[in-house]
Amino acid sequence: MAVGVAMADRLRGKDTITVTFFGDGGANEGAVHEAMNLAGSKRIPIVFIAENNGIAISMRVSESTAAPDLACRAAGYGMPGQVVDGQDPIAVHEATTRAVARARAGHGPSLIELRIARWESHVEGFPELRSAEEVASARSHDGVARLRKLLLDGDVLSEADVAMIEAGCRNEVDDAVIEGLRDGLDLAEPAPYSAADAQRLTFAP
Ligand SMILES: Cc1ncc(C[n+]2csc(CCOP(=O)(O)OP(=O)(O)O)c2C)c(N)n1
Repeated sequence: MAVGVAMADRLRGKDTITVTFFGDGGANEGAVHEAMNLAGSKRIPIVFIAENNGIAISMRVSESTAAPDLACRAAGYGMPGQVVDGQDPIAVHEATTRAVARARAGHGPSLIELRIARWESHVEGFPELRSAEEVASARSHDGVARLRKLLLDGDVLSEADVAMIEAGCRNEVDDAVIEGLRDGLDLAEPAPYSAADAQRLTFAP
């Protein structure tokens, strides 16, 4: 779909760069390979972002693929591929800026594999298949906390600025929950998420 959108934008003469995200499980779908091949051959201005958290529902990447990483697949489609620490906001910014510049210059797509950690099971209510140690280790890697520290240490933001941004984010999550409960869910049924659940799942402790 993303490659189709990018091709349509090009036909309409729009100066857009499409960015598409998929997991390590999604990366193994046949359609993803076809899309990347098409994008490479037509030099489509698109950035493929594979969010590799090491596990697709319950299947480990080590079980689903023999290659050492997902980024190396890019070579087969004639585009650059790079593994990036997805919890390092500066590294993510640098890699995506490069990929967007490449697309803008007419050189076509890029594949960026972000190594990230999964904090919860695949979906709420699905049994957690990893050990408590593995989950604790995943939760200790938090890109948001890392960026907060970087900005505070560099005197880019004050504690008051951070508190204001975080309050704004919490309000946004609360508003989204309220809207979801109002528009989409049968209130006779027990709500699957409370605002507190949403906060817990969204923010670092
Ligand atoms: C086209 C398609 N095939 C299969 C599925 C069933 N499915 C839902 S999630 C999933 C695995 C997703 O794994 P990943 O992309 O790594 O996401 P994560 O488990 O990290 O959330 C699959 C196969 C689907 N939703 N769509």
